[in-house]
Amino acid sequence: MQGKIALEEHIAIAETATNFGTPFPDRVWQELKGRLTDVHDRRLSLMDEYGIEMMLLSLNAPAVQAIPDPAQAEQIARKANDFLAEQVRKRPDRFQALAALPMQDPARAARELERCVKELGFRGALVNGFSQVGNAETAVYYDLPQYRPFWAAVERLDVPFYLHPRNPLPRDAKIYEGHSWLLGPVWAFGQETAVHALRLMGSGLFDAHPRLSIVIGHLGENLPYAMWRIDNANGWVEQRNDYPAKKTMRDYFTANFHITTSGNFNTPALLEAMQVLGADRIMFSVDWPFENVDHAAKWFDACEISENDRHKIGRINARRLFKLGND
Ligand code: GRE
Ligand code: ZN
Repeated sequence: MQGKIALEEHIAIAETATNFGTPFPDRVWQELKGRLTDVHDRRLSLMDEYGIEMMLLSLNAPAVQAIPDPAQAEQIARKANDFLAEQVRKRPDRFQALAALPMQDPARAARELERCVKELGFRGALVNGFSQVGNAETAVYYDLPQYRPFWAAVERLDVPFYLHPRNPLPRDAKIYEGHSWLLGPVWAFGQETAVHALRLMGSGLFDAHPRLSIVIGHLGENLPYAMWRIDNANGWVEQRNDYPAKKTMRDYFTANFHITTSGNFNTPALLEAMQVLGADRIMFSVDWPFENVDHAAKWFDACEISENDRHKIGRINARRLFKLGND
């Protein structure tokens, strides 16, 4: 399919091009670093070759979220966002950007998002899970009350918020001890991100701010498959579903969430997600440079869905959600 739009596509600046969040063997890291720091050469020719009209660019992970000092986090986020804006300016027909945000301080995060949207023309934000705040051992999640003014700003600016994975802190990763192969995209990323998304839903955030749009990758981090059981687990046990939110998790998932195909090029999972969310809330993505453009595109272009759904998932839904113009 020509004209695809891809949404979870990463770049790095010098300060974030470090091999620490999800360590790779040196040879692999050299390749990834090359891919992350290129925008207009290899990336663009792959897009041409595989029918990707546009990428929404974002920073790599965990980047800003792993800088405990709020002022320093803000400084790196601003630098990354200025760099992103510069890349978009060179080819606005092929690249747009999602903002990195210093979530360590909700007020700074709201201010930076407003700058990115209003002054730099960004299409939304992409944040790498919880933030370390004050010290490296503290993980702060965005369902907490101090983030409500931030979410009000996101709703007012009317842009999507992409909740991207990161690994749990070592103190929260004891279950993986001796099994480090389960960290990163194999399992821990999805677990971490799904729980964060459920925390947002259960907190009542979407009752207070019903127009928020959260995007999650990897065909929903296993949530579509889990949604029935989450809402139905032991329905006869009183108080089991005792959360502040007013509705079922499925209600929020189908009203406030969108998912992408990033790194999950698997037709049964896509069909399941389509049954739970419908074809209007699913969007094509690659997850470059951690996944290959040819793997994503060859699978998507040939997978067994209708041409109408392929067009929606490949292009139309992203154009609408990120206000990229009408065809
Ligand atoms: C990602 O951005 O999705 C990612 C990483 C690191 C390793 C694998 C991966 O940031 O998919
Ligand atoms: Zn990614």
